[in-house]
Amino acid sequence: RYTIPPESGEKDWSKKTRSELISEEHRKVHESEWVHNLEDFINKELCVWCRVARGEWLSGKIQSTSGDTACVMLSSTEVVVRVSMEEIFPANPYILEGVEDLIQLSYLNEPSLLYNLRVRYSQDLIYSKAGPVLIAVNPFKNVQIYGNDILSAYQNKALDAPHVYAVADAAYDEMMREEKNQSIIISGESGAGKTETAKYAMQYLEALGGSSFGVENEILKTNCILEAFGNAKTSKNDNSSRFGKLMEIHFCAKGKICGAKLETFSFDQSRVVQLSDGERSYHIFYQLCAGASPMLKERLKLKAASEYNYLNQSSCLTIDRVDDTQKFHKLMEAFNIVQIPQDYQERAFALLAAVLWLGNVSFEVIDNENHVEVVADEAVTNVAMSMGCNSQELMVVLSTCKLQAGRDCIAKRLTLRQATDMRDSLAKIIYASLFNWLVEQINTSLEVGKSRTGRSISILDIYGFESFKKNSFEQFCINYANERLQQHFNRHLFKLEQEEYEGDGIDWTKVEFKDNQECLDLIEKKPIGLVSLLDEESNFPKATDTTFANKLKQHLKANSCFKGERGQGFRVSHYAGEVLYDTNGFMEKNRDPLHVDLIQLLSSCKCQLLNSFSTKMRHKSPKPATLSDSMNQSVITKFKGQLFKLMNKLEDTTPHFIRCIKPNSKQCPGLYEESHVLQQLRCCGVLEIVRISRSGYPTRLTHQELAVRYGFLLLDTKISQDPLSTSNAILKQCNLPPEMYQVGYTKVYLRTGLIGILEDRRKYVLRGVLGLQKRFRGYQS
Ligand code: AD9
Ligand code: MG
Repeated sequence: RYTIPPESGEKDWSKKTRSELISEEHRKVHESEWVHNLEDFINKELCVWCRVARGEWLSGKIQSTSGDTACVMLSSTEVVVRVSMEEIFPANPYILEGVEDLIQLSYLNEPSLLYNLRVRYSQDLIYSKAGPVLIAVNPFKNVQIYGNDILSAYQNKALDAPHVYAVADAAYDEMMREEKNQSIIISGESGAGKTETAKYAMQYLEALGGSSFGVENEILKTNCILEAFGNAKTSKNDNSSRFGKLMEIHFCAKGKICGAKLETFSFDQSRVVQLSDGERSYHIFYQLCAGASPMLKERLKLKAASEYNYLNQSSCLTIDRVDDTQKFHKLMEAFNIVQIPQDYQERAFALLAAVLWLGNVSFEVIDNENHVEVVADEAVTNVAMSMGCNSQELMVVLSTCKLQAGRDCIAKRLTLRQATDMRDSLAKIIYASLFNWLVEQINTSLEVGKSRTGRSISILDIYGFESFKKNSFEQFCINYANERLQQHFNRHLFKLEQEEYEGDGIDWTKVEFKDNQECLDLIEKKPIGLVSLLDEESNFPKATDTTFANKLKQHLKANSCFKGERGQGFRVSHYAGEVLYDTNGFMEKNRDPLHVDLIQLLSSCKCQLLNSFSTKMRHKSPKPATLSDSMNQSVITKFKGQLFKLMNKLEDTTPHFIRCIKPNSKQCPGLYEESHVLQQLRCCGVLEIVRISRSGYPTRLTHQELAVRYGFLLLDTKISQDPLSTSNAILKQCNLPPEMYQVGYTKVYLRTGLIGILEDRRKYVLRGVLGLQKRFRGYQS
């Protein structure tokens, strides 16, 4: 179905198209309650879905019913089983198998949605629609549905099957037509395919908006850089994004790309120094160790990845089917395309080497109080060399801290724990600053036109919802961001739509949906939400992760999304499932102490990049800091601020939603785990979206708009000054079936397809008028 139709293919009118057959079927089978047609299902031996002992859904035929159970003969084995009526749902007729849009299904129930997606998935039709939302089921293999030919077919409107290209195309058309900023919002759990989907959307827009500026070639290449520095292997995804990303592509009046802007959110720094078993740090470290030329290796004193403590603390150094050397060469190409000068590339690599060697810096305990000094070995020498600082100074900074005593400044030795934290802090600061610097470089290179045109498409790809065995501060931030995004999704697809119908006074039966406001309240509410309590506790010098956990239990127990656990744990019922968090480390990560000694060290380095990082940090933290001093704003508060800014920005755009689904947790092709898929469909309310879309009115025009475009169809006598009466008259005159539209106080609401009928009528009349004019001119001459 992704094959491109022949260009001049004449339609064979004697054959009914699949969609015509489907709508015929629709007329025959109306969705109705079981009570009305259960008899039909028995008498006509129609198929049903049933579930025995909460297992998989199986197809079968009802033989008989008694009370609230039924005997069903299973299609696969012909065995008859007794099933509770609650576990039986009508199946759709064969003609509806694998429909493109779930709203075409006659029976909307979970097993039917699951089956339809499964049928499509088994034919590599990974995209489907749920009304306005595109559903993308991750194939975990290369599927031949991308590339120039398919792309041009969507561009020329020769293909309209559900596809990420179709979404990008619709966003582009709407942007050009309405001169309004658009957004493509991609969501789904970790490993569901968001980043890949975002790249295909960018590829399409680049092809569509190609220009002489050449920026369009750069946009895709930036992904290679960002993924190397911002993605890592986790247990959920071999290429998991550890940062959120919004790529805003700007177009000129002619529809060509004139610039782009990249914005990134909350970068997971702790991965640089700490890994769970089976996971990797950021790809770039392994790529550099594997792919650097012998000369570069010699200059940076680089060793194999297995030699570095930050990398070898987890047993995983390679990823199946990924060649780090080749990836490194691709990265170098991308660096050149984005025009990062050679000497800056080298400086960036030197800083990566500094981070790696920092992990190997060790300490020796020198007294009974666990105070330490740095072991003067190759690790510390190599860090100093790569950073361009004095190794003695580095050793002092890593093992002491300066304290102000009156007017004097005294140096105090650090304990082993404090010194290790100081070392890890330095590694994280360098890496995070390097990442931010790269984003700046990319932006400088992308902002060719610099002008904001009011014509833009923003593609949002953030880290997906995560639930591991052990979940910490990072998972909390990631899942909080996903809650906010889910609310945006709900607002647009459920709330706003239904509020508009009700506000404009049209008949509408409300569809209930799973609101996540309570969970957001739990996190954000002031003064006793999770964020406020975390900040409050972080300000107490004596507070620990355990006192924080107790505080949560004390204040949040009334919220139904919260559950306290023994010890340091707590549970949150997120929209996508329950997550058990461990407060261990929350305090420290939220305070993110920025030591003044480290900033001073960075400013004394010969490396220009480090100097510029330290200037920025000084700017952020003007007052002198000691070991317990933190930056003015906590990490979580800054994160919350970023999220609000992002949401405000998205609110100003017309959203296009793509929901990625992960068909199995093994990252395997061809494996469709029903319960896993169902959980994802449920948490984003696919069933409800389909219900709303089917009974909803996707096209709406103000009475004024309708009158301007179609008013000329009316006979003079029916034209009125009042736009509402004109609307009514137009709709009546066109003989449109009344169940296909509703007239509100300010707008008319049209069901799917009706605008096409109106447009056809308009064209027909216009053609007639033009024909008459031509003939009239011919007569005159
Ligand atoms: V995370 O939240 O960043 O952890 P994502 O971004 O949702 O996650 P990603 O796009 O990285 O997931 O996809 C995971 C893997 O699935 C990719 O590395 C591919 O191997 C695979 N994938 C995803 N989409 C496609 C596709 N359209 N075609 C082929 C795909 N493979
Ligand atoms: Mg991703």
